[in-house]
Amino acid sequence: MRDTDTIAAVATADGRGGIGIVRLSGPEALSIGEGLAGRSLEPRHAHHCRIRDPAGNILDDAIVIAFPGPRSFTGEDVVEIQGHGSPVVLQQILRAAVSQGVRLARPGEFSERAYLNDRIDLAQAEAIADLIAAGTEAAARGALRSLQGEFSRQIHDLMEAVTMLRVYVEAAMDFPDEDVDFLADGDVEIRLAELGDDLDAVRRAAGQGVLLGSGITLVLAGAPNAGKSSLMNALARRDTAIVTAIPGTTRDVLREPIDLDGLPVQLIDTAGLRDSSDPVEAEGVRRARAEVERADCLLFLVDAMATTGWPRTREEVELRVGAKLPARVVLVQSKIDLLTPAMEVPRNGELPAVAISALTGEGMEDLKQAIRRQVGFAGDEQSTFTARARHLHALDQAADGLAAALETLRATGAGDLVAEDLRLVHEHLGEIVGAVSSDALLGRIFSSFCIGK
Ligand SMILES: Nc1nc2c(ncn2[C@@H]2O[C@H](COP(=O)(O)OP(=O)(O)OP(=O)(O)O)[C@@H](O)[C@H]2O)c(=O)[nH]1
Ligand SMILES: [Mg+2]
Repeated sequence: MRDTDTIAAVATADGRGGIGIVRLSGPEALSIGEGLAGRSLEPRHAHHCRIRDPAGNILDDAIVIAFPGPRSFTGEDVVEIQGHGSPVVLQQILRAAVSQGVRLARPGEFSERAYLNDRIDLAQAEAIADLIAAGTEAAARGALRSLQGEFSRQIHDLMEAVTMLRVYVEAAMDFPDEDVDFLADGDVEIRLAELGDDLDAVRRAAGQGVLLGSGITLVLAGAPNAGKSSLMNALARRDTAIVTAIPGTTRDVLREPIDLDGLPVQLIDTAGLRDSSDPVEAEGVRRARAEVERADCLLFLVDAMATTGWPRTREEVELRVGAKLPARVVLVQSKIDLLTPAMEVPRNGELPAVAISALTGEGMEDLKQAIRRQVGFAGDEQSTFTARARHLHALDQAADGLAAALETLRATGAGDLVAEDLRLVHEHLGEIVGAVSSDALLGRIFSSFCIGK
C-alpha cells in the first residue's frame, strides 16, 4: 500500500530557533505551497514571501523553495517553507497547509517516500535516522558514509556475485552434455568459498558499524567508596557525579553519554553494593544490579587499598555484585596512586584487569583499550560506515545460506538445489537494502523516526 496524498510536517527540531522549516511533499505540494506563498514558485529558487493563511492573514515572512519531483528528496514535488523558528508560527503555517487538504506526515514518512520512490535504498533511509541520532563524530561520519551508499554498495556487490554464481550453476544444468561437468570440477565450490570470504569481510565491517552506530552501555559497579563516581567523572571529563569520602554517596543511577575513541558509550554510575537497612540505599543497590544485568559491559571496581581483596574468579565477581554479569567484564583496580610503586595489578586469570587512578589519570588509556577490546571495537578508522542489528542478522542468514549451498553441493551435487540455496542468500542480502521488504518491516523501521524526517 502506497500513499500518494500530500503530506506536511515541521522538519526542524521542537523548540525555538532562528529558522524553522515546514516541508510539504506530494502531488499538491506545489499548488498549496504557491497558495501559501501568494506567488508562483520557480524550481529550486529561493523566494522571499509573505506566508498567508486562506483568510489572508499574514503568518510569517519566509523563504520558500520548490523542488519539483523527481529531483527532490522524496522524489515527489516538495516545497520547503523556511520561516522563523517559533513553534507557534510553524504550527500556524502547518495548519494553513492542512486546511488546504494536506495531511500531517507520519514519523519517517518523508524518508519512507524517498525509499518507495527509489531515491535511496532502505539501508540509506536508516542511515538518515542514524546520522541524526549520532552521538559521536565518528558515528556521524559513519552514518553519512552509509547514507552516501558505502554499505549498500558492498551489499549490492555481494548480491551481484551471488547472481553471477547462480547463473553459472543454472547454465551448468542447462548444458548437461558439455564435456566439462561444471558442478563436479570444483570450480563452483571454490567460487562459493570466495563468496563466503567476501561475505565474512562485510559481516565484520557491519559488526563494527553496529557498534559505531548503536554504541554500548557500560556500567560501573563495586563496593561503596570503590571510586566509581570518580571514574565516571574522569571518563566523562566533567563533574557529573557527587564524590565524597562517605561510603554510600551515590544512590541513584547516573547516566552520561561519552565518546570513547569514537565508540558511543552510555556510561552508568551506580550505588555502591552492600546490604543496607536504609530503604533509599537498598533501592539504589537494587537498581544498580538491574543496570548490571542490562549492560553490554561491566567495569567492576576494587579499591586497591580494600581489605576485601581481589576477586579470583568470574563467579566471585558475580557473588559480590549479586546479579547476573554481562558477557564482557573488566576488573578495575582503583586508586593505585595510593599504592607503593612496586605493586602490580593482581591477576584474575579469567577476566581482563586494569589498574587505574582517577585522581592522576594513570591507567586510563589502558582501561579504554581494554573496554574497546572487550566489545570488539577496532577503532573508528576501521569502522567506515554504520549498520544496524537488523543488517547483521540478515548477513548472518546469508552466511548460513551460503554454507548450506556448499553443503548441498558436496552432499548431492544437485545444481537446482544449489541454485535454490543461492536464491535465498540473495533474498537475505536484498532485505538489507530493501530490494525485498514487507509492510511490517517498513512500519517497524520508519515508525522509529521522528516526524518531519
Ligand atoms: N587517592 C585516590 N582517591 C580516590 C580515587 N578515586 C576515588 N578516590 C576517593 O575515594 C572516595 C570515594 O570515591 P567515589 O568516587 O565517591 O567512590 P564511589 O565508588 O562512587 O562511592 P559510592 O558512591 O559511595 O559507592 C573519595 O574520597 C574519592 O576522593 C583515586 O584514584 N585516588
Ligand atoms: Mg559514587
